[in-house]
Amino acid sequence: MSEFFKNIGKIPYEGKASTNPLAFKYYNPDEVIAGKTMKEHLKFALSWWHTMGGDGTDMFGCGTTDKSWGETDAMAKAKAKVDCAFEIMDKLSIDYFCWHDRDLSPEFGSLAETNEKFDEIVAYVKEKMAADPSKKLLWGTAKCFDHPRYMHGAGTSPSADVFAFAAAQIKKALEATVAMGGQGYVFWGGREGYETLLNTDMGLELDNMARLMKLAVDYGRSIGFTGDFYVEPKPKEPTKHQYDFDSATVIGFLNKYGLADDFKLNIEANHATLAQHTFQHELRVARVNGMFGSIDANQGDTLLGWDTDQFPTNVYEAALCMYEVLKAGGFTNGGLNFDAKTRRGSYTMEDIFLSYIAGMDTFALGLRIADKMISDGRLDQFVADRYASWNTGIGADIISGKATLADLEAYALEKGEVTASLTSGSQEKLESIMNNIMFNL
Ligand code: XUL
Ligand code: CO
Repeated sequence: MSEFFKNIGKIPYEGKASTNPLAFKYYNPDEVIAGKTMKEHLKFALSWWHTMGGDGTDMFGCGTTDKSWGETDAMAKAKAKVDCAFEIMDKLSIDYFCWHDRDLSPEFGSLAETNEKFDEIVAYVKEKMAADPSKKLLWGTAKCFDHPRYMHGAGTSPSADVFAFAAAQIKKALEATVAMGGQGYVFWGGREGYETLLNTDMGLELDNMARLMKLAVDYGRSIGFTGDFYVEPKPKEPTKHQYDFDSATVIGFLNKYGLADDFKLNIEANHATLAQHTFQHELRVARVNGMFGSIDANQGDTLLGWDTDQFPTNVYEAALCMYEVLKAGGFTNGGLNFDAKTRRGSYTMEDIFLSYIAGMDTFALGLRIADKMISDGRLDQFVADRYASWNTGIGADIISGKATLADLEAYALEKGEVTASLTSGSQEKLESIMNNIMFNL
């Protein structure tokens, strides 16, 4: 088996003074922070679709990078992708990977033939995993959106035939997830949405989406899948209105259809931007509802209204993200999948490594800062003090359910006015504390 990146060795940690572009400056896998190694905290994953398949194609032009990995035959190429992915993960010290079924192995003439070829690649991945047990599947998913049959959706297609086809594809993807010991299975609502209500039975589409998820849960559990199912919220793109709009919408959906015990959320930074939320908001909504699961780590461009899937380099955002992750108790089955692609102009093979290093160092910095945000204590203390009125007196009576509406009226009448009991929200002071923590690392 040939080495694909002969000029790139294992990426070392050299510390913040290093100027070596092919070294980590902040990600030191075995360094212990808040009782766990950085590797345990961050659980980085390679995304098969962008890294092994994304060649820079956009709607204005063909690819700028050759991702055929030296092969022309589809199966030889699929195997070369496996070899190459394991080399990249090894050199970058990345332990996890994520795939769509069709990233591993493409569609052939019939579903039976596609499945047969898929099984061959799954077996090949398993061989590589057996040879290096540090490599694990974070999550799998089925690509129920790129083939023309899914033009009107998969689980929400008006066609029962298409629904059945998607179900068959998901069954197979679940089997592969279990075969690889994966601890996650993602539903990202590819084309599960609509362009116009003039042609759409919204109620039926939503019910059907839930039916598909329920079928997947029942089957997954029956074949020994013990991990988490995830929904990955996204408000738009490709459809104008995606059903899984944001964390809050998805949580409402999962609760309505009795799916909340089996599902958690996979939050993507760029999808939060598209929903006009901050990344931290989406994570916080998931966390306070006990639905935080996993993360697609990337970033968008606030000047662009589409999903740019850039490698994350914004340290401030990464710090606020890792603050939510630490407050949620860290990842259990989830992790940080780089759903990110090198820019079209960053077309060299070396750019793949430089981009992952940038993303991993950004999240390493985020973790270091988030840990300091908590150990420093000033931010949490401020919030605790701000809500102190709920710990005693009338606040405690409201929380315990003791106070009635009439009691509250009597209390308010006696007080006459309460504006004087308020204190400043001190946003600027807190933002300055945040800067102080960030630049005192
Ligand atoms: C698309 C997206 C997907 C999911 C997996 O916007 O984020 O790649 O992460 O289907
Ligand atoms: Co994603």
